[in-house]
Amino acid sequence: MKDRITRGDFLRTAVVGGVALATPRAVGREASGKARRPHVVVVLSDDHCYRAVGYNNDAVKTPNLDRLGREGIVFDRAYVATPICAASRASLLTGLFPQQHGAIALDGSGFQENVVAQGRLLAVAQLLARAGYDTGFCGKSHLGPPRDYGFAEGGELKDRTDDETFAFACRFIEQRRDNPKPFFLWVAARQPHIPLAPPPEWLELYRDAEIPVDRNFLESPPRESIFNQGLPGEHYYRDSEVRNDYEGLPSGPPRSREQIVEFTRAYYAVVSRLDHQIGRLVDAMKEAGVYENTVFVYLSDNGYHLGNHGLGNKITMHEESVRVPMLLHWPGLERAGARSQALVSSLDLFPTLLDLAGAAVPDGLEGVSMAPLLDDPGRALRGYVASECVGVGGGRGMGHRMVRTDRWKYVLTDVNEEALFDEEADPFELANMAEVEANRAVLLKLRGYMREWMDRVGDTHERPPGGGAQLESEGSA
Ligand SMILES: [Ca+2]
Repeated sequence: MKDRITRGDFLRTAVVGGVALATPRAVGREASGKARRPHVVVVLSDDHCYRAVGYNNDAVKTPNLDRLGREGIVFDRAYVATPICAASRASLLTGLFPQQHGAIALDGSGFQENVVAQGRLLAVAQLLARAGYDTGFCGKSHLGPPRDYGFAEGGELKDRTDDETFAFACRFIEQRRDNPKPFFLWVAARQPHIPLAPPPEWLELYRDAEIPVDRNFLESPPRESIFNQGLPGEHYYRDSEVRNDYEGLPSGPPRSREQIVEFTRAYYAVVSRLDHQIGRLVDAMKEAGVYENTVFVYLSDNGYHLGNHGLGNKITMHEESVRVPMLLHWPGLERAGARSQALVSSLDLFPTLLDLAGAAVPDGLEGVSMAPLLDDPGRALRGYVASECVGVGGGRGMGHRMVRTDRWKYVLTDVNEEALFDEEADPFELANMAEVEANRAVLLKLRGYMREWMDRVGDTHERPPGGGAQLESEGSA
Protein backbone atom coordinates (compact mmCIF):
# COMPACT_ATOMS: atom_id res chain seq x y z
CA MET A 1 0.00 0.00 0.00
CA LYS A 2 1.39 3.39 -0.92
CA ASP A 3 1.36 6.28 1.44
CA ARG A 4 -1.11 8.94 0.57
CA ILE A 5 0.30 11.85 -1.32
CA THR A 6 0.20 15.51 -0.44
CA ARG A 7 -1.14 18.28 -2.62
CA GLY A 8 2.47 19.11 -3.47
CA ASP A 9 3.11 15.57 -4.67
CA PHE A 10 -0.16 15.66 -6.53
CA LEU A 11 0.87 18.77 -8.40
CA ARG A 12 4.27 17.29 -9.13
CA THR A 13 2.51 14.22 -10.45
CA ALA A 14 0.56 16.44 -12.79
CA VAL A 15 3.79 18.05 -13.92
CA VAL A 16 5.37 14.66 -14.51
CA GLY A 17 2.35 13.82 -16.65
CA GLY A 18 2.82 17.16 -18.39
CA VAL A 19 6.46 16.49 -19.17
CA ALA A 20 5.38 13.42 -21.07
CA LEU A 21 3.39 15.69 -23.37
CA ALA A 22 6.45 16.94 -25.12
CA THR A 23 7.74 13.44 -25.74
CA PRO A 24 5.17 10.94 -26.93
CA ARG A 25 5.73 7.59 -25.24
CA ALA A 26 5.95 5.91 -28.57
CA VAL A 27 7.16 2.35 -28.94
CA GLY A 28 8.64 2.88 -32.36
CA ARG A 29 9.99 5.44 -34.70
CA GLU A 30 9.03 6.50 -38.15
CA ALA A 31 11.59 6.51 -40.95
CA SER A 32 12.18 10.19 -40.25
CA GLY A 33 13.28 9.27 -36.74
CA LYS A 34 10.24 11.02 -35.29
CA ALA A 35 8.52 9.22 -32.44
CA ARG A 36 5.55 7.19 -33.66
CA ARG A 37 2.28 8.02 -31.94
CA PRO A 38 0.30 5.02 -30.70
CA HIS A 39 -3.09 3.98 -31.96
CA VAL A 40 -5.77 3.92 -29.27
CA VAL A 41 -8.57 1.37 -28.86
CA VAL A 42 -11.01 1.76 -25.95
CA VAL A 43 -13.52 -0.99 -25.24
CA LEU A 44 -16.22 0.38 -22.93
CA SER A 45 -18.67 -2.21 -21.68
CA ASP A 46 -22.05 -1.61 -20.06
CA ASP A 47 -22.73 -2.56 -16.41
CA HIS A 48 -19.73 -4.80 -15.79
CA CYS A 49 -19.08 -5.27 -12.09
CA TYR A 50 -15.38 -5.29 -11.10
CA ARG A 51 -15.73 -8.67 -9.39
CA ALA A 52 -17.09 -10.34 -12.54
CA VAL A 53 -13.80 -10.71 -14.37
CA GLY A 54 -11.49 -13.71 -14.31
CA TYR A 55 -8.48 -11.92 -12.86
CA ASN A 56 -10.61 -10.94 -9.86
CA ASN A 57 -12.81 -14.02 -9.60
CA ASP A 58 -11.99 -17.65 -10.38
CA ALA A 59 -15.65 -18.35 -11.14
CA VAL A 60 -15.60 -16.09 -14.21
CA LYS A 61 -14.06 -17.16 -17.51
CA THR A 62 -12.46 -14.21 -19.28
CA PRO A 63 -9.21 -15.55 -20.77
CA ASN A 64 -8.75 -12.59 -23.11
CA LEU A 65 -9.16 -9.87 -20.50
CA ASP A 66 -6.98 -11.93 -18.15
CA ARG A 67 -4.22 -12.11 -20.77
CA LEU A 68 -4.47 -8.41 -21.61
CA GLY A 69 -4.15 -7.71 -17.89
CA ARG A 70 -1.20 -10.06 -17.46
CA GLU A 71 0.60 -8.44 -20.39
CA GLY A 72 -0.54 -4.93 -19.48
CA ILE A 73 -1.47 -3.21 -16.25
CA VAL A 74 -4.61 -3.81 -14.18
CA PHE A 75 -6.04 -0.92 -12.20
CA ASP A 76 -7.51 -2.68 -9.20
CA ARG A 77 -9.15 0.40 -7.74
CA ALA A 78 -10.88 2.12 -10.64
CA TYR A 79 -13.95 4.22 -9.86
CA VAL A 80 -16.42 5.80 -12.26
CA ALA A 81 -17.29 9.47 -11.95
CA THR A 82 -20.91 8.38 -11.77
CA PRO A 83 -22.52 4.92 -11.82
CA ILE A 84 -25.12 5.45 -14.50
CA CYS A 85 -24.93 5.10 -18.27
CA ALA A 86 -25.37 8.43 -20.05
CA ALA A 87 -23.76 10.57 -17.37
CA SER A 88 -20.80 8.19 -17.03
CA ARG A 89 -20.22 8.20 -20.78
CA ALA A 90 -20.36 11.98 -20.86
CA SER A 91 -17.81 12.04 -18.02
CA LEU A 92 -15.46 9.76 -19.93
CA LEU A 93 -15.76 11.93 -23.02
CA THR A 94 -15.38 15.32 -21.29
CA GLY A 95 -13.15 14.48 -18.32
CA LEU A 96 -15.62 16.16 -15.95
CA PHE A 97 -18.15 15.15 -13.30
CA PRO A 98 -21.85 15.15 -14.29
CA GLN A 99 -22.62 18.32 -12.37
CA GLN A 100 -19.93 20.02 -14.45
CA HIS A 101 -20.73 18.73 -17.94
CA GLY A 102 -24.48 18.78 -17.43
CA ALA A 103 -25.52 15.26 -18.47
CA ILE A 104 -27.40 14.17 -15.38
CA ALA A 105 -28.29 10.52 -14.87
CA LEU A 106 -29.95 9.30 -18.08
CA ASP A 107 -30.59 12.79 -19.48
CA GLY A 108 -27.87 13.67 -21.97
CA SER A 109 -29.26 17.09 -22.85
CA GLY A 110 -26.60 18.95 -20.84
CA PHE A 111 -23.92 17.20 -22.87
CA GLN A 112 -25.77 18.11 -26.06
CA GLU A 113 -25.88 21.74 -24.98
CA ASN A 114 -22.32 22.11 -23.69
CA VAL A 115 -20.43 19.95 -26.17
CA VAL A 116 -22.51 19.81 -29.34
CA ALA A 117 -24.54 23.06 -29.46
CA GLN A 118 -22.30 25.54 -27.62
CA GLY A 119 -18.90 23.93 -28.06
CA ARG A 120 -18.13 25.11 -24.54
CA LEU A 121 -16.55 21.75 -23.72
CA LEU A 122 -14.38 19.66 -26.01
CA ALA A 123 -14.72 15.89 -26.09
CA VAL A 124 -11.64 13.68 -26.10
CA ALA A 125 -12.28 12.53 -29.69
CA GLN A 126 -12.40 16.13 -30.89
CA LEU A 127 -8.99 16.79 -29.32
CA LEU A 128 -7.44 13.60 -30.71
CA ALA A 129 -8.88 14.43 -34.15
CA ARG A 130 -7.24 17.86 -33.92
CA ALA A 131 -4.00 16.10 -33.02
CA GLY A 132 -4.18 14.18 -36.30
CA TYR A 133 -5.96 10.99 -35.28
CA ASP A 134 -8.51 9.14 -37.39
CA THR A 135 -11.52 8.60 -35.14
CA GLY A 136 -14.13 5.85 -35.15
CA PHE A 137 -17.07 4.89 -32.92
CA CYS A 138 -19.29 1.83 -32.76
CA GLY A 139 -21.96 0.68 -30.32
CA LYS A 140 -23.88 2.50 -27.60
CA SER A 141 -23.78 6.29 -27.54
CA HIS A 142 -26.63 7.40 -25.25
CA LEU A 143 -25.52 10.97 -26.10
CA GLY A 144 -26.71 11.47 -29.66
CA PRO A 145 -24.77 10.90 -32.90
CA PRO A 146 -21.06 10.31 -32.13
CA ARG A 147 -20.15 12.43 -35.16
CA ASP A 148 -21.39 15.40 -33.14
CA TYR A 149 -18.68 14.86 -30.56
CA GLY A 150 -15.63 14.10 -32.63
CA PHE A 151 -15.94 10.63 -34.15
CA ALA A 152 -15.63 10.89 -37.93
CA GLU A 153 -16.52 7.29 -38.77
CA GLY A 154 -19.11 4.83 -37.55
CA GLY A 155 -21.98 5.64 -35.25
CA GLU A 156 -24.53 4.26 -32.84
CA LEU A 157 -25.37 0.57 -33.21
CA LYS A 158 -28.32 -0.93 -31.36
CA ASP A 159 -27.35 -4.57 -31.61
CA ARG A 160 -27.59 -6.07 -28.13
CA THR A 161 -25.28 -8.97 -29.02
CA ASP A 162 -22.50 -6.53 -29.98
CA ASP A 163 -21.76 -8.65 -33.06
CA GLU A 164 -22.25 -5.68 -35.39
CA THR A 165 -20.22 -3.45 -33.08
CA PHE A 166 -17.21 -5.76 -33.07
CA ALA A 167 -17.59 -6.41 -36.81
CA PHE A 168 -17.38 -2.67 -37.40
CA ALA A 169 -14.37 -2.41 -35.07
CA CYS A 170 -12.53 -5.21 -36.90
CA ARG A 171 -13.26 -3.62 -40.29
CA PHE A 172 -12.11 -0.22 -39.06
CA ILE A 173 -8.80 -1.74 -38.01
CA GLU A 174 -8.37 -3.87 -41.12
CA GLN A 175 -8.80 -0.73 -43.24
CA ARG A 176 -5.81 0.80 -41.46
CA ARG A 177 -3.38 -1.94 -42.35
CA ASP A 178 -0.10 -0.35 -43.54
CA ASN A 179 -1.47 3.11 -42.79
CA PRO A 180 0.84 4.92 -40.35
CA LYS A 181 -1.77 7.54 -39.46
CA PRO A 182 -2.73 7.05 -35.80
CA PHE A 183 -6.33 6.14 -35.02
CA PHE A 184 -8.66 6.34 -32.04
CA LEU A 185 -11.40 3.71 -31.94
CA TRP A 186 -14.15 3.71 -29.30
CA VAL A 187 -15.96 0.37 -29.02
CA ALA A 188 -19.02 0.83 -26.79
CA ALA A 189 -20.38 -2.66 -26.17
CA ARG A 190 -23.89 -3.14 -24.78
CA GLN A 191 -23.07 -6.29 -22.84
CA PRO A 192 -23.49 -7.37 -20.08
CA HIS A 193 -26.41 -4.95 -19.55
CA ILE A 194 -29.81 -6.58 -18.99
CA PRO A 195 -31.83 -8.17 -20.51
CA LEU A 196 -29.44 -11.10 -20.42
CA ALA A 197 -29.55 -13.34 -23.46
CA PRO A 198 -26.55 -15.68 -23.35
CA PRO A 199 -26.43 -18.04 -26.33
CA PRO A 200 -26.59 -21.71 -25.24
CA GLU A 201 -22.93 -22.36 -26.01
CA TRP A 202 -21.87 -19.63 -23.58
CA LEU A 203 -24.29 -20.74 -20.90
CA GLU A 204 -22.92 -24.24 -21.34
CA LEU A 205 -19.56 -22.94 -20.13
CA TYR A 206 -21.10 -22.45 -16.70
CA ARG A 207 -23.65 -25.29 -16.65
CA ASP A 208 -21.98 -27.32 -13.91
CA ALA A 209 -19.99 -24.51 -12.38
CA GLU A 210 -20.42 -23.49 -8.79
CA ILE A 211 -21.49 -19.85 -8.67
CA PRO A 212 -20.52 -18.36 -5.30
CA VAL A 213 -22.81 -15.67 -3.88
CA ASP A 214 -21.13 -12.62 -2.35
CA ARG A 215 -21.12 -12.19 1.43
CA ASN A 216 -23.30 -9.10 1.21
CA PHE A 217 -26.12 -10.85 -0.65
CA LEU A 218 -29.62 -10.21 0.67
CA GLU A 219 -33.00 -11.13 -0.76
CA SER A 220 -34.17 -7.51 -0.33
CA PRO A 221 -32.33 -4.31 0.65
CA PRO A 222 -32.60 -2.86 4.17
CA ARG A 223 -34.73 0.29 4.40
CA GLU A 224 -31.93 2.80 4.81
CA SER A 225 -31.36 5.77 2.55
CA ILE A 226 -27.99 4.49 1.30
CA PHE A 227 -29.79 1.70 -0.56
CA ASN A 228 -32.40 3.95 -2.16
CA GLN A 229 -32.28 4.00 -5.96
CA GLY A 230 -35.15 6.45 -6.46
CA LEU A 231 -36.11 9.93 -5.32
CA PRO A 232 -34.82 11.27 -1.98
CA GLY A 233 -36.71 9.75 0.92
CA GLU A 234 -38.09 6.87 -1.13
CA HIS A 235 -37.39 3.19 -0.66
CA TYR A 236 -37.33 2.49 -4.36
CA TYR A 237 -35.30 -0.34 -5.82
CA ARG A 238 -34.74 -0.36 -9.54
CA ASP A 239 -35.73 -3.29 -11.71
CA SER A 240 -37.97 -4.64 -8.96
CA GLU A 241 -40.79 -4.68 -11.44
CA VAL A 242 -38.76 -6.41 -14.14
CA ARG A 243 -39.70 -10.04 -14.27
CA ASN A 244 -38.43 -11.32 -17.58
CA ASP A 245 -34.84 -10.27 -17.90
CA TYR A 246 -33.56 -13.77 -18.08
CA GLU A 247 -35.75 -16.85 -18.30
CA GLY A 248 -38.32 -15.26 -16.03
CA LEU A 249 -35.73 -14.32 -13.40
CA PRO A 250 -36.12 -10.81 -11.99
CA SER A 251 -33.18 -8.40 -12.21
CA GLY A 252 -34.21 -6.51 -9.07
CA PRO A 253 -35.36 -7.40 -5.55
CA PRO A 254 -36.74 -9.45 -3.96
CA ARG A 255 -34.70 -12.42 -5.15
CA SER A 256 -33.87 -15.70 -3.51
CA ARG A 257 -30.34 -17.09 -3.33
CA GLU A 258 -31.27 -19.66 -5.98
CA GLN A 259 -32.53 -16.94 -8.31
CA ILE A 260 -29.34 -14.90 -7.85
CA VAL A 261 -27.21 -17.94 -8.65
CA GLU A 262 -29.07 -18.51 -11.93
CA PHE A 263 -29.09 -14.83 -12.80
CA THR A 264 -25.35 -14.56 -12.07
CA ARG A 265 -24.67 -17.66 -14.17
CA ALA A 266 -26.32 -15.95 -17.15
CA TYR A 267 -24.49 -12.68 -16.40
CA TYR A 268 -21.12 -14.47 -16.35
CA ALA A 269 -22.00 -16.24 -19.61
CA VAL A 270 -22.63 -12.86 -21.26
CA VAL A 271 -19.36 -11.51 -19.83
CA SER A 272 -17.54 -14.52 -21.32
CA ARG A 273 -19.15 -13.89 -24.69
CA LEU A 274 -18.00 -10.27 -24.57
CA ASP A 275 -14.53 -11.44 -23.60
CA HIS A 276 -14.49 -13.71 -26.66
CA GLN A 277 -15.44 -10.78 -28.91
CA ILE A 278 -12.62 -8.74 -27.38
CA GLY A 279 -10.26 -11.62 -28.20
CA ARG A 280 -11.37 -11.50 -31.83
CA LEU A 281 -10.75 -7.76 -31.90
CA VAL A 282 -7.23 -8.32 -30.58
CA ASP A 283 -6.71 -10.92 -33.32
CA ALA A 284 -7.81 -8.33 -35.89
CA MET A 285 -5.32 -5.84 -34.46
CA LYS A 286 -2.54 -8.39 -34.75
CA GLU A 287 -3.51 -9.39 -38.28
CA ALA A 288 -3.53 -5.76 -39.39
CA GLY A 289 -0.08 -5.23 -37.89
CA VAL A 290 -1.20 -2.48 -35.50
CA TYR A 291 -1.18 -4.40 -32.22
CA GLU A 292 2.41 -3.59 -31.32
CA ASN A 293 1.68 0.12 -31.47
CA THR A 294 -1.78 0.25 -29.90
CA VAL A 295 -2.78 1.43 -26.46
CA PHE A 296 -5.75 -0.78 -25.57
CA VAL A 297 -8.00 0.14 -22.65
CA TYR A 298 -10.88 -1.85 -21.20
CA LEU A 299 -13.32 -0.47 -18.66
CA SER A 300 -17.04 -0.29 -17.96
CA ASP A 301 -19.39 2.69 -17.59
CA ASN A 302 -20.54 1.44 -14.17
CA GLY A 303 -20.71 -1.70 -12.08
CA TYR A 304 -23.68 -3.85 -11.17
CA HIS A 305 -25.39 -5.25 -8.07
CA LEU A 306 -25.78 -9.01 -8.38
CA GLY A 307 -28.00 -9.17 -5.31
CA ASN A 308 -25.36 -7.34 -3.24
CA HIS A 309 -27.14 -5.60 -0.35
CA GLY A 310 -30.33 -7.01 -1.86
CA LEU A 311 -30.08 -4.81 -4.93
CA GLY A 312 -29.96 -5.04 -8.70
CA ASN A 313 -28.93 -2.26 -11.11
CA LYS A 314 -26.32 0.32 -9.99
CA ILE A 315 -26.76 4.02 -8.99
CA THR A 316 -25.61 3.45 -5.38
CA MET A 317 -22.22 4.42 -3.94
CA HIS A 318 -21.42 0.80 -3.06
CA GLU A 319 -18.31 -0.83 -4.49
CA GLU A 320 -20.41 -3.08 -6.73
CA SER A 321 -21.84 0.03 -8.40
CA VAL A 322 -19.01 2.59 -8.56
CA ARG A 323 -15.97 0.32 -9.00
CA VAL A 324 -15.25 -1.15 -12.41
CA PRO A 325 -12.76 -3.48 -14.06
CA MET A 326 -10.11 -1.42 -15.84
CA LEU A 327 -6.90 -2.37 -17.60
CA LEU A 328 -4.47 -0.88 -20.08
CA HIS A 329 -2.44 -2.95 -22.50
CA TRP A 330 0.40 -1.63 -24.58
CA PRO A 331 3.38 -3.59 -25.82
CA GLY A 332 5.49 -0.52 -25.02
CA LEU A 333 5.01 -1.01 -21.28
CA GLU A 334 8.15 -1.77 -19.35
CA ARG A 335 6.30 -3.03 -16.28
CA ALA A 336 3.86 -5.44 -17.92
CA GLY A 337 1.83 -7.62 -15.59
CA ALA A 338 1.62 -5.09 -12.77
CA ARG A 339 -1.49 -4.51 -10.73
CA SER A 340 -1.81 -0.96 -9.55
CA GLN A 341 -3.56 -0.26 -6.25
CA ALA A 342 -3.67 3.47 -6.96
CA LEU A 343 -7.06 5.13 -6.72
CA VAL A 344 -7.92 5.95 -10.32
CA SER A 345 -11.02 7.53 -11.81
CA SER A 346 -12.77 7.03 -15.12
CA LEU A 347 -12.03 10.75 -15.49
CA ASP A 348 -8.34 9.90 -15.80
CA LEU A 349 -8.85 8.22 -19.16
CA PHE A 350 -9.21 11.57 -21.00
CA PRO A 351 -5.86 13.10 -19.93
CA THR A 352 -4.13 9.70 -20.12
CA LEU A 353 -5.04 9.18 -23.76
CA LEU A 354 -3.99 12.70 -24.73
CA ASP A 355 -0.78 12.27 -22.76
CA LEU A 356 0.12 8.98 -24.44
CA ALA A 357 -0.76 10.46 -27.83
CA GLY A 358 1.60 13.36 -27.21
CA ALA A 359 -1.27 15.84 -27.46
CA ALA A 360 -1.80 18.82 -25.17
CA VAL A 361 -4.01 18.18 -22.15
CA PRO A 362 -6.43 21.08 -21.63
CA ASP A 363 -6.69 22.88 -18.32
CA GLY A 364 -9.64 22.33 -16.03
CA LEU A 365 -10.02 18.56 -16.29
CA GLU A 366 -10.92 16.66 -13.13
CA GLY A 367 -8.78 13.62 -13.92
CA VAL A 368 -5.01 13.25 -14.08
CA SER A 369 -2.88 11.27 -16.47
CA MET A 370 -2.24 7.70 -15.37
CA ALA A 371 1.02 7.69 -17.36
CA PRO A 372 3.15 7.86 -14.15
CA LEU A 373 1.55 4.56 -13.08
CA LEU A 374 2.77 2.87 -16.25
CA ASP A 375 6.36 3.45 -15.14
CA ASP A 376 5.73 3.01 -11.42
CA PRO A 377 2.55 1.01 -10.72
CA GLY A 378 3.27 1.10 -6.98
CA ARG A 379 2.82 4.84 -6.64
CA ALA A 380 -0.32 6.81 -5.82
CA LEU A 381 -2.06 9.37 -8.01
CA ARG A 382 -4.26 11.14 -5.48
CA GLY A 383 -5.44 11.14 -1.90
CA TYR A 384 -9.07 10.40 -2.60
CA VAL A 385 -11.40 9.60 -5.47
CA ALA A 386 -15.02 10.78 -5.74
CA SER A 387 -18.23 9.62 -7.37
CA GLU A 388 -21.73 10.98 -7.55
CA CYS A 389 -25.12 9.90 -8.78
CA VAL A 390 -27.30 12.95 -8.82
CA GLY A 391 -30.59 13.60 -10.49
CA VAL A 392 -31.98 10.10 -10.91
CA GLY A 393 -35.67 10.69 -11.47
CA GLY A 394 -35.32 14.42 -10.87
CA GLY A 395 -33.06 17.43 -10.92
CA ARG A 396 -29.57 18.39 -9.88
CA GLY A 397 -28.43 18.21 -6.29
CA MET A 398 -30.25 14.97 -5.50
CA GLY A 399 -28.92 11.46 -5.05
CA HIS A 400 -25.84 10.08 -3.34
CA ARG A 401 -22.14 10.97 -3.43
CA MET A 402 -18.98 9.42 -2.03
CA VAL A 403 -15.30 10.05 -1.43
CA ARG A 404 -12.93 7.13 -1.03
CA THR A 405 -9.38 7.10 0.31
CA ASP A 406 -6.98 4.16 0.44
CA ARG A 407 -8.80 2.75 3.43
CA TRP A 408 -12.07 4.59 3.99
CA LYS A 409 -15.22 5.46 2.08
CA TYR A 410 -17.57 8.22 3.14
CA VAL A 411 -21.06 8.36 1.61
CA LEU A 412 -23.47 11.27 1.87
CA THR A 413 -26.92 10.03 0.91
CA ASP A 414 -29.81 11.75 -0.83
CA VAL A 415 -31.33 12.72 2.54
CA ASN A 416 -27.97 13.73 4.05
CA GLU A 417 -27.42 10.61 6.08
CA GLU A 418 -23.83 9.46 6.39
CA ALA A 419 -22.01 6.18 6.04
CA LEU A 420 -18.37 5.41 6.72
CA PHE A 421 -16.89 2.08 5.61
CA ASP A 422 -13.51 0.61 6.45
CA GLU A 423 -12.67 -0.92 3.08
CA GLU A 424 -9.68 -2.84 4.41
CA ALA A 425 -11.56 -4.59 7.22
CA ASP A 426 -14.96 -4.64 5.51
CA PRO A 427 -14.71 -4.75 1.69
CA PHE A 428 -18.34 -5.81 1.41
CA GLU A 429 -19.46 -2.68 3.27
CA LEU A 430 -21.54 -4.44 5.88
CA ALA A 431 -20.81 -2.18 8.87
CA ASN A 432 -21.48 1.57 8.87
CA MET A 433 -18.78 3.02 11.14
CA ALA A 434 -19.92 6.65 10.98
CA GLU A 435 -21.22 6.61 14.55
CA VAL A 436 -18.15 4.91 16.06
CA GLU A 437 -16.43 7.45 18.26
CA ALA A 438 -12.98 6.04 17.55
CA ASN A 439 -13.45 6.98 13.90
CA ARG A 440 -14.34 10.59 14.64
CA ALA A 441 -11.14 12.03 13.18
CA VAL A 442 -11.51 9.98 10.00
CA LEU A 443 -15.13 11.05 9.65
CA LEU A 444 -14.24 14.73 10.00
CA LYS A 445 -11.43 14.41 7.49
CA LEU A 446 -13.58 12.72 4.88
CA ARG A 447 -16.38 15.21 5.45
CA GLY A 448 -13.80 17.83 4.59
CA TYR A 449 -12.90 16.04 1.36
CA MET A 450 -16.59 15.80 0.53
CA ARG A 451 -17.07 19.51 1.15
CA GLU A 452 -14.07 20.33 -1.01
CA TRP A 453 -15.33 18.16 -3.83
CA MET A 454 -18.91 19.50 -3.60
CA ASP A 455 -17.63 23.07 -3.80
CA ARG A 456 -15.51 22.26 -6.84
CA VAL A 457 -18.29 20.65 -8.88
CA GLY A 458 -20.89 23.19 -7.78
CA ASP A 459 -23.05 20.67 -5.97
CA THR A 460 -26.31 22.31 -4.83
CA HIS A 461 -26.97 19.61 -2.22
CA GLU A 462 -26.69 20.42 1.47
CA ARG A 463 -23.12 20.04 2.79
CA PRO A 464 -22.20 17.26 5.27
CA PRO A 465 -23.51 17.78 8.78
CA GLY A 466 -21.44 18.63 11.82
CA GLY A 467 -18.51 20.91 12.44
CA GLY A 468 -15.90 21.68 9.85
CA ALA A 469 -12.76 19.62 9.69
CA GLN A 470 -9.33 21.07 9.21
CA LEU A 471 -8.87 20.04 5.63
CA GLU A 472 -5.47 18.90 4.62
CA SER A 473 -6.09 18.63 0.93
CA GLU A 474 -4.67 15.68 -0.90
CA GLY A 475 -6.07 16.10 -4.37
CA SER A 476 -8.97 14.24 -5.85
CA ALA A 477 -11.09 13.24 -8.79
CA1 LIG B 1 -24.29 1.22 -17.83
